Amino acid sequence: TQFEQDLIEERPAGRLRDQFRADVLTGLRQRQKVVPARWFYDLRGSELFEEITRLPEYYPTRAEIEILANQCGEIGAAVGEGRAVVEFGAGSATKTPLLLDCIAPAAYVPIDISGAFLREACKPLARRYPDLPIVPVEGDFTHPLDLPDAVDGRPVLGFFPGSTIGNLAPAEAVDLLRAMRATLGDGSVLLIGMDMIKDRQVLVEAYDDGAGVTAAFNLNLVTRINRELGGTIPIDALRHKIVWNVERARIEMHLEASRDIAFDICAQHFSMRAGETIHTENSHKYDLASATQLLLAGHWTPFAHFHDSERRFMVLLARA
Ligand code: AVJ
Repeated sequence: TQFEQDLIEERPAGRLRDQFRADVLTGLRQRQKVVPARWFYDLRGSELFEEITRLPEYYPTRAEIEILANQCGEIGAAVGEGRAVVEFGAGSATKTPLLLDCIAPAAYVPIDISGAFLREACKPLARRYPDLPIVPVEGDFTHPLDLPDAVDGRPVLGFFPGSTIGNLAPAEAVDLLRAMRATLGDGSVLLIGMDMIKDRQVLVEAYDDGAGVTAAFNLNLVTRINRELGGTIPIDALRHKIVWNVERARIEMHLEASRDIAFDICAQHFSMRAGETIHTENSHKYDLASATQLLLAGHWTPFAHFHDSERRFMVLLARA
């Protein structure tokens, strides 16, 4: 069928594709062209991100794993045993077991928008923890959700690793934290990973690696637009550009036109001048003060924090 063919060729039908098209067409009509970072993660984009996490320059993943592994006892003591762990996003094969081993959970509830991705992520965990109730929830965690019966009455621990919150502007991050607060309820605790403000060069290199993997990740967005939306963007005229925006404490990823270009997407015409950019991602960085402010605005009270040996990354605990 056409649907199966589209799946094979990665041309998703329906609502997701409509949202992608709307986001791209709206974003490229802005004075500063912009495409939301969530659209990086098609199959190839997810593979490239996995590759990024193994780059020597990309420290956040290793630093967070170091924290969870080395400070397991302290984290477990601060959180307490017997909580139902609710992970926002399909669990990562490395981080989730590290956390589960720290806290002796009563249940594990990953929430993700992609049901297929969720079910895959649950398989190795089910093998590793045969006695742990695992209850995946397919849904959009940016809005308050009902938790499954397996959680009923138990104290809950929300888990939001990876500095994923950094993709959001502070106002959006606050909305997300409030939605998580509403989902998890009274008495819950949140464990959240945030990347820290640091030396400009270390930050820029983490997003502009020598092997060009992050550049390929950034440019894959254009490949995806051309494939899924029938775009004619000349990829060879765009180059990966990283900016450290010091006022806003964020790394910005852009795609910069190396010459004047014109292209069509879904029968709409666009042009870019040489030097003009498409803003494709923000990655906000925090210190303890700004992280505390953000959590408080999101209706969470921080009560413990942990960082890696080089103070590059932090994991915070906050209570509802
Ligand atoms: C997955 C959003 C945490 O911001 O560091 C990595 C994504 N982009 N390299 C990050 C990313 C370019 C990553 N997050």
